[in-house]
Amino acid sequence: MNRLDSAALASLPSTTRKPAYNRDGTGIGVVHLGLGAFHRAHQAVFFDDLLAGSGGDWAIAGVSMRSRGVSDQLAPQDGLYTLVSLEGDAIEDRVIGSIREALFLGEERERVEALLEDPQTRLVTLTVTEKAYCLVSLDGGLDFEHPGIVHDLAQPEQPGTVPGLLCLALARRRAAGTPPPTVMSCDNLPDNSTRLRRALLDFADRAWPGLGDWLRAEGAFPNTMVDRIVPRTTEDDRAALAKRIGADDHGMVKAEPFTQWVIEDRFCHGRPALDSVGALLVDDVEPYELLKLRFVLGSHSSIAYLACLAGIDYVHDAMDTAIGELVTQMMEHEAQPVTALPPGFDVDAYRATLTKRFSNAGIMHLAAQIAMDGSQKVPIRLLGTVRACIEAGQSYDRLALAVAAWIRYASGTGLKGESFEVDDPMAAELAAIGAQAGDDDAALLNGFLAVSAIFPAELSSHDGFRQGVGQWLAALRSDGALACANRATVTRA
Ligand code: CS2
Repeated sequence: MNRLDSAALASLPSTTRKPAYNRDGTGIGVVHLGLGAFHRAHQAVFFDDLLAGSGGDWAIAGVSMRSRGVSDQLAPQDGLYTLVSLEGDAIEDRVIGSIREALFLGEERERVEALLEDPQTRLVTLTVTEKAYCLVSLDGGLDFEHPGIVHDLAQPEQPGTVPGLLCLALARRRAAGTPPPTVMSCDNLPDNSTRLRRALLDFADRAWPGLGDWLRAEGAFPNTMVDRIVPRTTEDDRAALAKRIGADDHGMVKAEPFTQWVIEDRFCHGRPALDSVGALLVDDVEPYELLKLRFVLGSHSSIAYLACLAGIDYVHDAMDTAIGELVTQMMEHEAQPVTALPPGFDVDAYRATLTKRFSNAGIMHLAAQIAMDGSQKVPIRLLGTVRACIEAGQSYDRLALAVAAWIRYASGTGLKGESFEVDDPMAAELAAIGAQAGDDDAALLNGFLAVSAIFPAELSSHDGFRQGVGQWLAALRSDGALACANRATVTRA
């Protein structure tokens, strides 16, 4: 079977949507760092719509920072790949054409740097996860002891980190009299681009005299909120697609139909009309960020850990149990009262849409995929809402159960003594706490709460929080995840 590429487009079935514009007539205006599935199912699709709707030089050069896997998938396909949108039994196959180059920094550095320095590059977007910002903590500045930062400060012309790479390109643009591009994070973080800006300015002030002040004066770092559920693609997905379209696509991605992109309207070197293709350009992204973090991601992580403890593989199956009712109530009775909403926002409709999204059996979203990196996710998805509830004097019992479920999961040992393959930067440290605690749930709780990188003193020293999470840890052991979820909904509605 032929590989998907430009030549194969004409022979694809009429039911397969194809790029509705002449790709050769569009120039690269965007460099994206972090060419993962989410970017290909989200930002790249908005730009595909933009190129189809109004043309312009807004094609994308995508850069993989850590491995050549995605560039190997896309480069032989002329950057083309299929977005498979799934809802229940409905399937839509759409070939996306907005990515013109797929590069791997490790082997194509020269090309990557040339693109970053090119005046035609007016926007740099990123989905690299918070770890790549090399921050001391979520609210801290650049970690000058980070091995990659130490290297890049010593060899600023040979950077391997995101701050190092972007500062090198920005320094060369400044020296050449080229305006800086708008730098836009699309990571799941509050104030995502503001945090990235902090990392870049800290690096620039140390490595490139004058660059930091130039960026403060000339640069733009718009915060964003991005939302689309993009489950990991399987070999079966790829085989089924090949059968439908008659071409072999190594770079396909699958996603739900829902998509949302909220962008702070702040650009310094050209402004793509993304609002013409459904993105929201607003003055203040924060209300949308909080909605995403507390409603979407807080629910997602709660489902993930309770489902893993209950031995349920998929999110939609968990939604058919008391776990579904738990997160529905958690949104309404714990997140909503403490979350400032965007003006005129229909939060009831939003909650209903979310319940439907989580229940979408078509996407086969694995709870284990969401469960990864909990040490990075739990603080911003669950603990932030807990702190807001405490400040408001409001109960947060369902959230406490979710935190207890994460602790049990991250300990590495389930409720029946089963082992979990915990994929987390702190997995070893957390598993050691779990091993040390054994069956002593109080010791397990104390061990986890002592990890200050996850639990701030405000929570680890809060008696009500300790007691609430501790009681659920004991109940999880004695009664199991589903019984606890049921109890958290019945008596606390
Ligand atoms: C998920 C997110 O894997 C995860 O952590 O919760 O990827 C989530 O599906 C997206 O952010 C939804 O926009």
